[in-house]
Amino acid sequence: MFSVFPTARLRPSPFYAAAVADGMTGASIYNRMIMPSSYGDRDAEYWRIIEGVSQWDVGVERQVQLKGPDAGKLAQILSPRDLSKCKIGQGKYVPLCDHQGTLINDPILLKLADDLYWMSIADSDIWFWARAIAAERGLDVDITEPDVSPMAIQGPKAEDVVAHVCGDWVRDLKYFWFKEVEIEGIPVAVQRSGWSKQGGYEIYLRDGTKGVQLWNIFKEAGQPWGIGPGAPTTAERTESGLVSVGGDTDDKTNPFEVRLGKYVDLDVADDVVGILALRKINKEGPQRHQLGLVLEGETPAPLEFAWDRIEKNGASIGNMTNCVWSPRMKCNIGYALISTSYKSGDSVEVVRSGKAVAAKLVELPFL
Ligand code: THG
Repeated sequence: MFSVFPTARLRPSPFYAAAVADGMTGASIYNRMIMPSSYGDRDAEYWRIIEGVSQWDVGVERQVQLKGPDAGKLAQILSPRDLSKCKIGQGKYVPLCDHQGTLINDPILLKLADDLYWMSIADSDIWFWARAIAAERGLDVDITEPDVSPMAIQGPKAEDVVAHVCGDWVRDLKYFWFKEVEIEGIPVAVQRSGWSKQGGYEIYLRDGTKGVQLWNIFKEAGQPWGIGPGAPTTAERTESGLVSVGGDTDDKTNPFEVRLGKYVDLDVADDVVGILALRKINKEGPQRHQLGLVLEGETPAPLEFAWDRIEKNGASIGNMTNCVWSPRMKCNIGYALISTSYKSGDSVEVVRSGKAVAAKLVELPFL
């Protein structure tokens, strides 16, 4: 039996006690917090997301709040996606790049007011970065980590559950749009979003003392639809083609290489961090691209964390950045970050634990 000991540095989320009470059996670390990753039956958890409704503690998706007269200016300086048309109540998926154009995070940006934004971040320390850039550019903006913790309700039945709790207005929310409301007196923002392609919402809790109460409201309301606990799932997100920045990317990966070029607007102002490098990369053409891999063999892949080498005729041509058994495709699938000389349809070999496994390159998403 393995235990994790929460500390001031390794924080639990406000939902942690509820996750433990619901039988959490495994967790990982994300943004220096504990993220529940399983409740003991990964197969059941997978099918619950595909066919039903699943409840996730994703409090690790921390918010970096930008507040003040230059909040909007800073948001735009930090991201090469054009934010000029972003409305209050709207969220946008935005790559963040460094000065070389390397992808460092991929938050959802939420615009709460003209002078108030949240970046709902993936796993890297963006408040350091945002404070440094704001100070260097002389901007008038306060950068903090507010008491805000997302809980996700995901799956084809999520809409019914969230409508039952919040009202039918949630059915009209467009993707990444949100509304600030109260649920039984608990302040939240309700957004149509979540790290799966099965549909759903995220409930951003705005009072960390109410986590267990909010968890239980959805747990009880969801009973008629068979709600149960779950977590972001490698199998579903891989089938669906979602990118995990930091997992599928390294310290040289730019957005064009991992299919995020459509979120880069090359015409943003020259003061946007990384845009000069991104224009150059775009002009010269990226060296690598991300494709799917379908591996031969019918044994579910062991969990392996290395970026396994991809070879063609013995020469190294790229890496397999993740690999997982697909319950719907009934084979092992993964992502290749591979030289652009190789295309969908090509046969390659992946070196796993010293053994070459035959694989085929395909377009993403798989499903
Ligand atoms: N929810 C919240 N915060 C987050 C995540 C989340 N922060 C970290 C991480 N996830 C950020 N990464 C992603 C990646 C993809 C998507 C959302 C967050 C996503 N993408 C859709 C797609 O790729 O099809 C739609 C993107 C679009 O076209 O706008 O949903 O999950 N709160």
